[in-house]
Amino acid sequence: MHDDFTERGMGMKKIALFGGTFDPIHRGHIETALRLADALALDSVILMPTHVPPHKVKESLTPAADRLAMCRIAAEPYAKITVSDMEITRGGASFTVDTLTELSEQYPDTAWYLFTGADMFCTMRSWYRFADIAAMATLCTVPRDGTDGQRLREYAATLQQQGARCFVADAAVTTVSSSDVRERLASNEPIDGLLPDGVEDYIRAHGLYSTAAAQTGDRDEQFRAIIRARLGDYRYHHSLCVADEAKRLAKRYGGDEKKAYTAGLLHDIMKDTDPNTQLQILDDFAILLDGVERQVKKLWHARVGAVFIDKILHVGDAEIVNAVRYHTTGRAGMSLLEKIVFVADFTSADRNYPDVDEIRRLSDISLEETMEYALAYTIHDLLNRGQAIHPDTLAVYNELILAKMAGGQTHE
Ligand code: DGI
Ligand code: FE
Ligand code: FE
Repeated sequence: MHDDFTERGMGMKKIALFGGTFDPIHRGHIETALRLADALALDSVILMPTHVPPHKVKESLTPAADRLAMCRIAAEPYAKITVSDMEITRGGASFTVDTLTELSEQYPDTAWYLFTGADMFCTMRSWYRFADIAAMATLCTVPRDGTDGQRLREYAATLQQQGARCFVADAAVTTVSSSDVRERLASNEPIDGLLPDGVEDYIRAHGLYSTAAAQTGDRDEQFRAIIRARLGDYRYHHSLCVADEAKRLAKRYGGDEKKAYTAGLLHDIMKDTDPNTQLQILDDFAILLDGVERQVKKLWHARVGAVFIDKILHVGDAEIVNAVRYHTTGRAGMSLLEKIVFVADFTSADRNYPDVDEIRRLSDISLEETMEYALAYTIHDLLNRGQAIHPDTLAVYNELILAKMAGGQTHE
């Protein structure tokens, strides 16, 4: 049922666009891509992970950068399967017609094929600028199981009556669904054979698709593996040092040593993540930055880290989430855990800035004195460099000074 292009010249390449959330990419996707490439003698299939708008987000929302990375791992063994970050980089909602237009500019002299899953295929006619899509690409699908081939061919026939070129593959591929994969991962069920090589390892190493219910074993050990995968050597070492230091401070000041250690491990989890990816994650979870945060990229990792450990790693502890969220700026009314992580970030064993000995000495005497010193140090530094000071930083500084003044007055 494939209408050949009459205009297709000898030198023309044949490329299929295969869009999807790929959350996560599974063997069914790869088989489909290979099947299409084979059936249509394609030169390549481009996997295009889509940007997922926040209102479409259900229980799972895997950062776009991770969905992209998994696609790249899955495609790696296959010369004909490539991966594009065009829609993810573009952000917002992408229309297929725009993606096809941009691809046509990138790859001129190409006969385009647009692959969609069976369900999407049957909604084609209502897609934005369907006529333009149909003019640009052959519309392709693969039956989901043995029963829907007929339905797809009938729908394809109606599209062809409107001038579209269509192709319905004649055999179903193995049915795998991403939601099934997510559920299995979330409940620690085996996912044997459902994922392309390397994807499961990536998922486990990066802490994706876990749920609070499915958590077993030594969480700190898992968190160490996750930050190892997400951070460079320097930042990983720093995080281990902050965790140890936070635990020490918790012991010294009567805090929860275990929570302090975990919060220390996770506090900089997003520090080495590309700023655009960080913005995407904030966007995914509909988090708005305030005026200073918008301008100062260095503040983002605390907000992104907090939402990531909350919504994706499911640390399941609001105190730890807040300790990560406020570890850079501080805030008025900080909890003991928040103060411990804030201070540990200054006094950890890896730090070697000029005042580190003084601040370590203070950290054995008073958490508040240490906070005041650290904040004054940061504020001085920001003033010297002509940087904006976050209102939360001023708020906690003032709170400490005012408390000291009030304390002083009551003794007079
Ligand atoms: O992530 P770390 O390097 O371990 O430490 P951090 O999370 O405290 O980040 C420190 C950086 O953030 C440092 O370069 C100073 C900057 N920073 C902290 N508070 C403010 C700030 N930058 C601005 N502009 N305003 C702040 O209030
Ligand atoms: Fe930090
Ligand atoms: Fe840090």
